[in-house]
Amino acid sequence: MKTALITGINGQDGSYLCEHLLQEGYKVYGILKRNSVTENQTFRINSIFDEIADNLEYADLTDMPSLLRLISTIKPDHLYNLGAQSHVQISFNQPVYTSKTISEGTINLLECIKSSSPKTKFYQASSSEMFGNSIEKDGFQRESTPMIPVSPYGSAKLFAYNIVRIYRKSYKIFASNGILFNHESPRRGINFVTNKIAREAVMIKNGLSDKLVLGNLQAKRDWGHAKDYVRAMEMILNHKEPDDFVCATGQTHSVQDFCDYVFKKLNIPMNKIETSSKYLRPYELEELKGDFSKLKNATGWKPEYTFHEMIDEMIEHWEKNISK
Ligand code: NAP
Ligand code: F7E
Repeated sequence: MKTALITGINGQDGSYLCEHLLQEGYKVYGILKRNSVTENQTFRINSIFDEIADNLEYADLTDMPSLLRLISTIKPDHLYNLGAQSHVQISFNQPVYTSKTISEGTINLLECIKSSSPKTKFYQASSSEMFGNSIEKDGFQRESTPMIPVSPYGSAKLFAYNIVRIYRKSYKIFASNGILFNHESPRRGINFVTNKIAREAVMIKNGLSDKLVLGNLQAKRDWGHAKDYVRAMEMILNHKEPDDFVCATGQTHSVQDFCDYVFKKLNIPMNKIETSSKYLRPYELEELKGDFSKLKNATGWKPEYTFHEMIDEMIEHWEKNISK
């Protein structure tokens, strides 16, 4: 039985990846970060909790001995590094912590592999945020597009991306970067724009809120479904050689487009949407559209969910939970 260790197992992607790997027959271990309030920390992995409860361990990406203890004993076949302070706007407020979890955290894991489990294959959750406002002439970002980040988060992810490449070349570690564009689901944190819109709109529909307050409505993102993207993560580690791959849908929509679809579907007037400078970023990434042909050619991966199917699932989730 193959073993996998996931950092960030209780996050959006970690929870879907864990379910996917269990279905594929892996024994899955997970790292939980110590939070003062533990209630609800594992709600995203409730449905599989009993299967993995014995394999959940406290550790922290910024605490090297905690990682070494686990990696040297488990010696996992696959290590997926999904843990991070992952909110871009918050990274402007907490740049040092963001950088520590992402940059230092990634080096810590690679050092553990190097010293105590050199056969472990390593997946790094790299991000389209690393591109900043670089766009190719054809409107896409791909693996060869210059990476010029515009946020502390993007900058920390770029450091981690490079350190993965350096350890791959220097020490022959099987270490790959998945350069994932935005991916969403009902399990997305509610302070990310998609789930904020879906949840707030259902609240308005049910008379529980008056308005939705957002920042930049013109920003464009390439939004896919997290379930599709965790399949790609496993495919990347099962590819014959370590490499770096863009994972995206190849389509882009604005925040305004997202709102239009949700509000029209729920029959809510658009004047319920307001904007506030509170949600504007000091430096904005304007537009993302990813070319995933390298990943498709190497592994056969392609997204299964459409943009609208993904949003429908998010709305249905909130309709069920909010009416309860
Ligand atoms: P998420 O829901 O925010 O999950 C982040 C996870 O990291 C949580 O489980 C969190 O634990 C954990 N974590 C935070 N700080 C930690 C620390 N110091 N030590 C150990 N664990 C820590 O993020 P996601 O959407 O699943 O994304 C997964 C990864 O992909 C992240 O690295 C993110 O930056 C990256 N990424 C995401 C996207 C996207 O669109 N979703 C796109 C590209 C890349 P607690 O919840 O207990 O704090
Ligand atoms: O913002 C605009 C905001 O916070 C999307 C993370 O998973 O994807 C994610 O980062 C856009 C931005 O995601 C609000 O200005 C408008 O242009 O949902 P978001 P993100 O910043 O793109 C990348 C790939 C990651 O790697 C990250 O980990 O929406 N926007 N109004 C707003 N955004 C938020 N959060 N809240 C608003 O009210």
